[in-house]
Amino acid sequence: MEQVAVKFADGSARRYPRGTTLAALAAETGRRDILAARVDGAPRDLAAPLERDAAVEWLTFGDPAGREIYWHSTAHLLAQAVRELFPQAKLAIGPPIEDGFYYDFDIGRPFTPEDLEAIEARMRELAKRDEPIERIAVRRNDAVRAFQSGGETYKAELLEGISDDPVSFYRQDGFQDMCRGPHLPSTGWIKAVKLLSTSGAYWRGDEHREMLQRIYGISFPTQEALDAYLARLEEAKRRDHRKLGRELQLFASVEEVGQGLPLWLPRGATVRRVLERYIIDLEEGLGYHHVHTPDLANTQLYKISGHWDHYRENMYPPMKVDNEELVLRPMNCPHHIMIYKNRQHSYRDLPVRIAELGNMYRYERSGVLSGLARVRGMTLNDAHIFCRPDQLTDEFMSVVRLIQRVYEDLGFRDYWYRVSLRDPADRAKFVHNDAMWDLAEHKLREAMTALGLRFVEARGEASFYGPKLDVQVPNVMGKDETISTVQIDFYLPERFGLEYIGEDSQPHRPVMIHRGVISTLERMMAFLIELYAGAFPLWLAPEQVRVLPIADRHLAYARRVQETLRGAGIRAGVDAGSERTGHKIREAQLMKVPYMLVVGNREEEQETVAVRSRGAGDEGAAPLAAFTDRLVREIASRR
Ligand code: TSB
Ligand code: ZN
Repeated sequence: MEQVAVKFADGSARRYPRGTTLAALAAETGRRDILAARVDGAPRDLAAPLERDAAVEWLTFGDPAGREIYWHSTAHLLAQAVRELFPQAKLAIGPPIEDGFYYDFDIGRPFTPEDLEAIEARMRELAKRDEPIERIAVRRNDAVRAFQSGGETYKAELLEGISDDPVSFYRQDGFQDMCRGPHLPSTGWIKAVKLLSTSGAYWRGDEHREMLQRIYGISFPTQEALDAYLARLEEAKRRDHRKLGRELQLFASVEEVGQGLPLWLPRGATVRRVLERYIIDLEEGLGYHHVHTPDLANTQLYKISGHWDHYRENMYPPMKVDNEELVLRPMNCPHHIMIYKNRQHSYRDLPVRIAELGNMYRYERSGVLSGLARVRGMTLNDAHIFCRPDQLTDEFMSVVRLIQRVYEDLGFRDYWYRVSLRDPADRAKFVHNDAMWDLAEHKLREAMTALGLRFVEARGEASFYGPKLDVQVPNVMGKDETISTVQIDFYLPERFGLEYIGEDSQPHRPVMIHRGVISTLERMMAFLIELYAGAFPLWLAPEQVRVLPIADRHLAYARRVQETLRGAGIRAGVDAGSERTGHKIREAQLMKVPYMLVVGNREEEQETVAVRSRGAGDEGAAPLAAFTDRLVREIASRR
C-alpha cells in the first residue's frame, strides 16, 4: 500500500498508509485534548485523510488557532439551537472572535434575556448528545436550491460571493451550515457555554441593509475555565477605566469635541500633573533636556523623515495656509532632530538627550479607539537620544533601567519584553535597507543580552525606521499593550544628514534612540486606573485627604486643617456640605480618597484630627502636626 511521510511538530517522523485520517494519528498519541490539526500550516478537521507527505501539528484549546475552531463550532451549535427554538429564524454569519464567537440572525425582533437562557439551555442539551460534526461537499446548484426553498436569503447572498463548486457544509444532528471549517469532531467537545449579550447588527455592517440580531457567547472545555473567565470579566467591568473615569470625574469623552479626543477633568489632570512632574524630575536628573515644540509642522518635514511614505495612513490630512502646507504631527522625532541640528555638536557633547511631553495626533480607526487607552490626540513622554555608535549600548541599557525604576514606583509587576522586528517582505511599512536593519537588530539583541533580560521576538512590529524593544503590560483581561518603547534608529540621522565632529575633527553620523517611558499620559492613565481599580496610591491620588467637619461650626477648623496640609504640599479637600458625617464618609469612600479626617469639638480643642483611612478604616485621633509629617513621608515613599 502506498505510504505518506508525516513529520510532527516535536521533530518525530512516521509513515502511514495514504488515506489514514488525522484522527487515527491523534489516537496514537493517547492524548484527549487534540481537537484539530494544522497540516502544512493549514488547519484541518481530524476526520480529514492524509493524501500526501505532510507536516502535522496538533491543535488544542490552548492554541489560538485551536480556540478559534472551538468557538467556531460553538457558533454553529448556537445557530442549531436558535433554529430549533425559532424555526422561522434566518441565519446570517457566525464567526469566532478574539474572545468567543457571535452569530447574526434575522428573527424580526430583538432576543430577550429569557430567549438567551432558553437558547443556552438548548445548546447544552445538544452538546450532551455528542453528535458527530461532519464535513460534506454540496454541489453549488443544490446549495442554491436549498437556500431558495428554505428562504435563506443571507446564505444565498454569501454563496454568491464564493466561487467554490462543490461548496463545503458542516452537518451535525440534521442541522447544517455552509462553512469552510474546520470544526471539532463532535458537539460533545463543548462542555461549558455562556451567552453573554445581544445587540443589533446591520447585515454586512451596512446601515442601509437589514438589521439583524447578534448573539455573543463564549465556551470552554471545562466549567472551571468558564467560571474563571466570567469572574475575570466581572472584575474587568469593575475596573474598566472608562466607567471609573466617569465615576471618579477623571476624564470625559464628548461627541462635540471628537472621537479619541478626551477631556481631562480637574481630578484626572491632577494625577496627570503628578506623573508629569515625576518623570520630568527623574529625566532632568539623568541629563535629559526638556524642550517645547509645536504640534504642527510643514508637510515637507515628514517627507524628509519618511513618515509621509511609511506612516501617512496614520496621519491627519494636510491643511493649507498662505504658502505653507501643514500637518498635525504624528510623532515628535523630526522636531527634536531640528533642535539637534540647531547647533554644532562635538563628540564630547554626546549623548544629547532631548525630551518633551510632546503632543501628537494619529488617525486611529474608530473601531480601535478605547477610552484613554487608544486615542487620537495624545501626549507622549518622549525623548530622542543622539549618541555616538560606541555609546549606543550603554544608552540603551540606561533607558531600560529607567523603565524598570519607573515601573517599580508605579507598582507594575507583571510585564514582559518584546523585541519588535521588521517584516523584510513588507516594503511599504518598513524602509528598505537590509544592512541597516541587520546592524540595528544586532545592536538591540546585544543590549538585551548585556542586560540579561529574556524577551520574545515579534516580526512586523518594528517602527518604519528601526527595530524596538517594547515593554508589554497586561491589562485585567490578560491582553497586553505597549507601555514603554526603546527604538534604535540609523535611518533618520541619515535622512536629516545629522553630524557631530569627531576626535579626528571630521564630521560623523550619530545614532538615535527614540524612547517613551511612561507612554502617552493617556494610555498610562488608563492602565493606572485599571491597575488600582481607581484607588490610586497616596502619591498619585487626586485628592489625598478630605476633611469632614461634623457640624457647620467646625468648618473654620476644617479649613485650618486644610491650609496646614496644603502648606505641606498635600492635596486636601473639605466636605462643607450639611449632610451627616456617615454620609460624608461614604461619599469620600466612593471617590476613593485615601484619608478622611473627621473634625469636631474635641479635635478643634486639642488641635487633632480623627483619622480614617481607605484601607484600614478608623485609625483613631492624631495631632495635626504629627499626621501631616506622617503623610509627607508616606507620599515621598511612593508606597
Ligand atoms: C518613542 N517616535 C517614537 C517615540 O520617540 C514613537 O512615537 N513611538 S511609538 O509610535 O511606538 O509611540 C510611542 C508610544 O505611544 C507607544 O509605545 C504607546 O505606548 C503610545 N501610543 C501609541 N499610539 C497610541 C494611541 N493611539 N493612544 C495612546 N497611546 C498611544
Ligand atoms: Zn521618535
